[in-house]
Amino acid sequence: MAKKNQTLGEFIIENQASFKYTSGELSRLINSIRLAAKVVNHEVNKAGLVDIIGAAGETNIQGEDQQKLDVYANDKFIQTLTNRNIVCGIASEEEDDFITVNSQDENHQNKYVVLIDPLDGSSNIDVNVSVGTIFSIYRRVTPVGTPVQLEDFLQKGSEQVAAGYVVYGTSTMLVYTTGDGVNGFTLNPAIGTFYLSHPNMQFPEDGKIYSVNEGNYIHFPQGVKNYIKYCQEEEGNRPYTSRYIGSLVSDFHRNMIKGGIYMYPKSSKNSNGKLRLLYECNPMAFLAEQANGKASDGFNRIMDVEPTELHQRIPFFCGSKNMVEKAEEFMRD
Ligand code: P6P
Repeated sequence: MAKKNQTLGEFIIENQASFKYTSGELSRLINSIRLAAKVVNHEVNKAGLVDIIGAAGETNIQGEDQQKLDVYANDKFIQTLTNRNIVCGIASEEEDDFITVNSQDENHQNKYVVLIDPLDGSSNIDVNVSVGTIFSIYRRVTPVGTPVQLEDFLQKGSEQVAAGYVVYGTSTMLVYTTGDGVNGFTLNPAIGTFYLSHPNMQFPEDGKIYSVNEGNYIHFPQGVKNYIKYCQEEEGNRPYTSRYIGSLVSDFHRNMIKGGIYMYPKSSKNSNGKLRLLYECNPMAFLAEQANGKASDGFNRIMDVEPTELHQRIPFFCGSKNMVEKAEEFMRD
């Protein structure tokens, strides 16, 4: 049972037994993410003070300008995961192809792969708005002892072993699940320790917040337009409040605490929406379902989608169960 003010380290040890794979692996996985989160947090919090702001002059596979902190966060998470010798492969939004970790794991004995969005919402960095890291963890499906393959990464979200995010906001939090509920840990930067501050996080079944970029309204499918108008009507507990930070992790985190729905629909501009299935939607969907919420592409459960490409995009509706189901109703009509 989670105890308030327990440290992340104590929580992992206490819950090791409930993790269905051999002991120690979960700890090393989450501990490597914990270390990287602290290192990235240090840089994010002083971004305004050193020359790390602004584009790194390169673009990633998404064709987006890479912010220097994107590159820094990507390097730190890859370095930490590699050095801890627990994963056989890593995929990242910032890397065109997956990385085979053989520097430490030359016999390919490690059993896990990690997919990360190292710094989501990075366009907010220069304007001092919160950003986040998202991670998704699977066990490999190809034989141990052989190099990791693309199919180890192209697994349905329902196969995830663990998933979570770090939100670098007014405080820095690590929120994750291993399939036994969602727990939130807040960093005490003075001593570099994460403390359990939000045990057993749950989406309220209903909410009054909808998060969508309404600047794309005219490009949305009619069902989305109709749902947005439904949110704005004077009826019952509506109109809802519109809150959109432009950082998935922050909008998701607020909606999980207060109740709400986040939408990134497809549009005439983005035929599959903007968010990536493997390292944004699947981990957030795992968290949502573990927190009594829901995540769909407007019609189907996100975690049932069979991936076909590493960087594929998918429309995303996620949050309070009753709100997602209402949005799906409008999508079906
Ligand atoms: P737009 C950030 O780039 C991101 O992936 C999410 O974190 C965020 O919710 C969304 O894209 C913002 O996209 O098109 O509304 O600026």
